[in-house]
Order: sequence, then C-alpha cells, then structure tokens
Amino acid sequence: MKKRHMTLLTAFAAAAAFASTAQAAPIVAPTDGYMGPYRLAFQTNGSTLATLAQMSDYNTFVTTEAGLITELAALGTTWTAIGSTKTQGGINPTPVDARDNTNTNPTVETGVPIYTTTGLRIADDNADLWDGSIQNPIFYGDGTDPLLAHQFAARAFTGTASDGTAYTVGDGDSLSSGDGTNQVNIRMARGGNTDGCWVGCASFSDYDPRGLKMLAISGVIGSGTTADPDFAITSISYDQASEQITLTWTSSPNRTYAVFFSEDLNFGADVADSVVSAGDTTSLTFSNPAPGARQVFFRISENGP
Ligand SMILES: [Ca+2]
Repeated sequence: MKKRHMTLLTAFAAAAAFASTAQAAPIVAPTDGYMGPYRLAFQTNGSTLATLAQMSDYNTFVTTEAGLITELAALGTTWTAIGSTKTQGGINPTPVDARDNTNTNPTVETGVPIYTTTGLRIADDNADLWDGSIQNPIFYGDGTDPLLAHQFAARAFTGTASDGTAYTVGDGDSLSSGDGTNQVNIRMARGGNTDGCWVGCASFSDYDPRGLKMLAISGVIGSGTTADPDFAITSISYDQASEQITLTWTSSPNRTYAVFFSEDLNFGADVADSVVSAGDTTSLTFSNPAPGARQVFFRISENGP
C-alpha cells in the first residue's frame, strides 16, 4: 500500500492576533475555508534580465527566489515562472507558453485553485487564471509588502498574454526575444493589479541593468503530488478556551493514520502516530500541541493496512 498523505495548512490559532499585527507573517494557505489541493503564486523579491537563454533558466531563477523565503522553501514544492518564450529569427529558444510552463493550461486540465502567499484566492482553476483577470492581486515576497501597483518595484517580466500564451503582437515581446546586443522590450506585468495588467501591461528593456521581478506558481500543494478526492481533511474545530482541537478526515477501513503538526511546515513532530480508522470518516480530538503559537499546521499521513 502506497503511503498517502495530505496537509491542511491552517492559521486558526492566530486569527485574532493576525488581524491586529502590522507585520503579519505569510501563512501560505487558503484563508477562505478551502481544504483541497491548491497552488500558490508570488512575485519574486529579486530581479533578473529578460535575456536568459531559455525558459528553464527563468524557472531556476524563481525557484532560487522561493528558496530564500522560509515559508515557501518549507513547502518543498516546485516553482515555475509565469513566463513565455517564442522562437524568432533562429536566435531564440524553444517556444514555451506560460500556461504550459506552469502546468495551468485549461485545455489540458481543469487545475486547482491558486492563492497568494497571504492565502487569498487568485483563481478558481486554470480557466479562471487565464480569462483576463484574477480575483486578488499577486504581491511579492511574503505578500506583506504594501506595494503600490505602479511602483517600479512592482513590475515583473512575463512575455505573456492574458490567455497564458507568448506575447507576440503589441507593446512588448516574449522573454529572451532579444539577441543580447540590440535592446528588445519585453511584455511585463504590473504587480498589484487584478485586470489584464496582472500578467501583461506595457513593456521594459530586456537588458536594462535594473532587471525586473518574475511571477511564479508552485506545484500542487495540499494533497501529495496529485489531487486525491478520496482523502481529505473535512473539518477542523478549535475551542480556544479549552485548547482542544478536533480534526476529521475521510479515511479507509483497516488503516491507521499519523497526525503531524508544525509551526513552520517542517512537520517534525506528531500529535499521534497510529490513529485507528473509524471507517469512512475518522476524527481525533487533542490538546493544542503548540499553545500560544501564532499559527499551527497539520498534516495527516495514511500508514497503510
Ligand atoms: Ca479570472
């Protein structure tokens, strides 16, 4: 029996403190009650030129940037750039559309909801991501910077049209369109926007030494590498007075489950390592393992028969 596990990322214990704290930490989890698999998107803190050799180089860039943000690194997921390249004049790399580079092409799969690093929903699925507008703006880093939409620092290279394909006609071009000698203006996003500017709005020099940020999307988080509708945490309750927490999840007969907790997504400690299945649904009530913590995350693993 292959081990299955899913993670519920929740910040329930700190909701009150959170709202009153100016320097709120990123919670990298949905805040709208959604408990299924999802992706995160963020804008890098660092900048790059748009003259990198190929799409994989931009993916490496955003992966490095995600690794510099503790909470994102702890997720252990993959990161890809919201960027597109196209072949042009024989000097450019293999054409890649952002919706394929990020595995969010709605013609390939429906996809999962996408959230900001502050837990706000960006899109319900792949089609919603690439329909020309998003539900909440993508801010950079941990999402707590009060970035204004038209500040220079909010700009990001994308080379991408609002449908997720390479930007080829209009103000700007796709990534790596230049030859590194003659300047080419690359389609860019303006962070902080929810209209089409979220991915494409004006353009910027591919080799201006200031460079621009990049937008990135994670792999699927929250239910292993693929969505498994048969295994999910279905409810969580927390009694602040008694510090009692109850988790309920869908289970299979004749299995046991381990319940892990973490304040930083490392999941090095468990609440229980062998909770016997109660059938189709199993619940566990326990004392808050991290009293006073600003946030606590839980992960449940199926141990097998
Ligand atoms: Ca949309």
